[in-house]
Amino acid sequence: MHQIDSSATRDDTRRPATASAATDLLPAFRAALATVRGDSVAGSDAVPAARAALRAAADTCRDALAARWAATQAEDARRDPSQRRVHYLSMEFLMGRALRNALAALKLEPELQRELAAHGLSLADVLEAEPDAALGNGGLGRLAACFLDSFAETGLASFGYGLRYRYGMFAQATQDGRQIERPDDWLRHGALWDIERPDVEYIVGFGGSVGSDGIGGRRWQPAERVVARAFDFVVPAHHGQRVSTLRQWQASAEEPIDFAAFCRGDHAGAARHQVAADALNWVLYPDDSTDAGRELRLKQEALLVSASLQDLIARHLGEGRALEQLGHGNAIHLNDTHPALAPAELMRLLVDEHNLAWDDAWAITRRAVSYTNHTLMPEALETWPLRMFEALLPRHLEIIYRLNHDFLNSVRQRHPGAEALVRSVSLIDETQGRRVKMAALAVLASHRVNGVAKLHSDLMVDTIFADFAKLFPERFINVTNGVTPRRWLQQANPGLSALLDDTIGNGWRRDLGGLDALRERADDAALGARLAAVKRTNKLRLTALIRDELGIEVDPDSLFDVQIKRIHEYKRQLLNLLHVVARYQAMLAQPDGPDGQGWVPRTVILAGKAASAYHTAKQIIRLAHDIGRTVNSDPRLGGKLKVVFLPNYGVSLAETIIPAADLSEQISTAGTEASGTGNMKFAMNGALTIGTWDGANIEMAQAMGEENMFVFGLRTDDIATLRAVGYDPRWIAGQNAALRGVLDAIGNGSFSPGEPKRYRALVDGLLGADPYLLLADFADYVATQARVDALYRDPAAWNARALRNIAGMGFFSTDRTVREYADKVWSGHALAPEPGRTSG
Ligand code: 26V
Repeated sequence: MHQIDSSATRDDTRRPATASAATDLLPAFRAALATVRGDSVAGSDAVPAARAALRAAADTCRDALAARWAATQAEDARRDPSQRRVHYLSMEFLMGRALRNALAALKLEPELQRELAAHGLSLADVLEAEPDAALGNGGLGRLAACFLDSFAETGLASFGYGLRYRYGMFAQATQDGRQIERPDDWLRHGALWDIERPDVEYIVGFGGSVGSDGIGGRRWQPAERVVARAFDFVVPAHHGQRVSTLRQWQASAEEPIDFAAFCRGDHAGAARHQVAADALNWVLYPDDSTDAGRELRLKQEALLVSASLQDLIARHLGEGRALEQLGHGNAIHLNDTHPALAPAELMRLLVDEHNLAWDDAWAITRRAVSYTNHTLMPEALETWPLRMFEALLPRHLEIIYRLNHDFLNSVRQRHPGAEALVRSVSLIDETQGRRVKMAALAVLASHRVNGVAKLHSDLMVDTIFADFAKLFPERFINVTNGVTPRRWLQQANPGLSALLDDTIGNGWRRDLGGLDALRERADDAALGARLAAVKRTNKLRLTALIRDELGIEVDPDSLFDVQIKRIHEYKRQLLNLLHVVARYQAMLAQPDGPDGQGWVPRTVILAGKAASAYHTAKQIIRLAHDIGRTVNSDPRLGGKLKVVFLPNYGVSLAETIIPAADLSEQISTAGTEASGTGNMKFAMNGALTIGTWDGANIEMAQAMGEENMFVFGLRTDDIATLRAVGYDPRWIAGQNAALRGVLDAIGNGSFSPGEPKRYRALVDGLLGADPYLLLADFADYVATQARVDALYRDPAAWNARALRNIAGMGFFSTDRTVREYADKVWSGHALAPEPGRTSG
């Protein structure tokens, strides 16, 4: 953490980002390097040179970014009243590393590289020394990080808000194929990037009681109060001088130690409040199998929401704007359901703390708040037991009751006698003990609710929010996800980026739509060969990483078949493994290949974390290892099939794997993957996709031409029909001898001879219910994999198709996504006439 002088003048923003900026910064870097290296020599524990250089580089970049930050804030403070500032509330931000991005934005890389070389250091080693900021779980968190990048690039006035987790999610190791979770101690060597704002702090309360304030209002007296302190992480634009901000909150006790207890010698007791406050920042997603874990989670959400909204109000008033204009000047966006307390907290702040009338406060709230849903999985739609909620947030519960009362009255007026509808949209669930339904609160308070790909937005309206969509059809829209091409193409794949510059000019770096120009060059065989050469270089790098990490030798000329993402049954890593086993058995049965042409060599690469309490996901990881061990050491295969599981999947690992992939596995059961964003990253880097008609795969296929994707499997309407007539996985297995062979081998312990029953339950789950329809899609998947092999045998055809994939990806930049949000969700003109009433 660092404190800085934020008094930079606006003139700083006018300085062109040319080589001269870099030259200005070099002396600072030299001085910083001298200091940190001096420290490391003086210290008892010699800090490796790369880490010292990393700190020096980060210090230098951070100071330059801090000046841009101050200038951006000054500019935004003067913005036109009709221009809204976006407040993006998210429990997750998967930022990854920051140095390479900062160097690229500041145009510092070549000079720094030379400077490091003069000290005998390589830039690659310095970049590698940076730990990932892995403050997220999966797609939703990485999307938030891509948005921050695009907020800066597109010049949107914004603040991202999150929590400053000390240990992030967890670091994954594997032991005998089993996932082991360890704390991810990413700040062990000190924070590199965040800037402490000692002048920005707010009190957040929990518990206590609510009474009358004596003048007709309500007063909440919390039993516990923590101080939320701000730390800013600055994200630069690449064209221009603007930056965006991720403001992360860290809680501390209002009274750091209980002095009386300390003097009595009760040292642990004296620290009790501080420890309780610290726990709020320890980890993302505390295990929610205990009441204590669930309570901690709710407190984390309240901390994020309350501190962020207090900050928003303070800034709004500080800019000399009227409180009544708060909804006109500000958008509050809920990244999934986790920050859905926000409308209740905003009402509390406006009504209780700022004395606005209820209806006025509600009008402001409705105008400001919007919500994105990121999954249809029912377990992710948070609900809280009423008793727990009341104990921690009694005033918020009162507010929710009143909102619900007004809302349900209006529903009853519009739909007399529709009590089932009333129950379904109520903010309180009465069916499983009484619970507060956070997603319902988010929908009620939002003027826009969006899904993240077309199919998902449609399904959202047809399923989880069907009744709300009947009441408020105009609220529900779609904004398809994207990814930032700075990180996922320019930085992750400099070879391909240079080839693109050479082929179509560098306009795509500013506007990814420019990739379209590649389409007409797709059949140029010489270009295809250059693309293949870039791919091969990337594959060599990944080959070396696999050797270093796992001691496994893989063939860089084999087809790299990659599935990397959270491990979840709906994503069907297990279907991938069923294919691997089917292939293995076929290779043994027909050594000359299915058609006598031999087997196309394949390396199947998997990575991903399983939630710590998710037993089946952990079994899938173990099975991948067991299959890998068997297959990789079977001499009969001649090295033509390898299976590797790379541990500790995260942003940086993805940046190495994706540019090296030939085939991208996007094989979720149709209707289950909200969008996917890995799918976009792979295609942008010239991998072909084998995928189901699900999430953003559909829009990708349409953008590149369906014939350029390996689409297989049942579609959502087929699945509905199949379920309606009754799905019988055992019957399917009965029809397919290859499938039976695969299930028998796994279920009987061929891959776990020391414990033959290890995967019995996994196989029984497939034969019994198979909720994600692996067996139903198996035959088509295997047949489609054979088509993949056939195309891979024809390099010219493969390369042409890869070029068409890249050409079709112009739409999938978060620059486009955030502009679409700005237009359809956050802009004032997107708003319906002032609702005024709770009924919306
Ligand atoms: C899942 C889990 C599972 C493990 C423990 C804690 C926890 C907390 C939240 C969730 C919900 C995750 C929602 C999510 O990440 N959705 C993903 O969002 C991406 C961006 O929109 C989208 O591309 C992916 O399809 C979707 O799965």
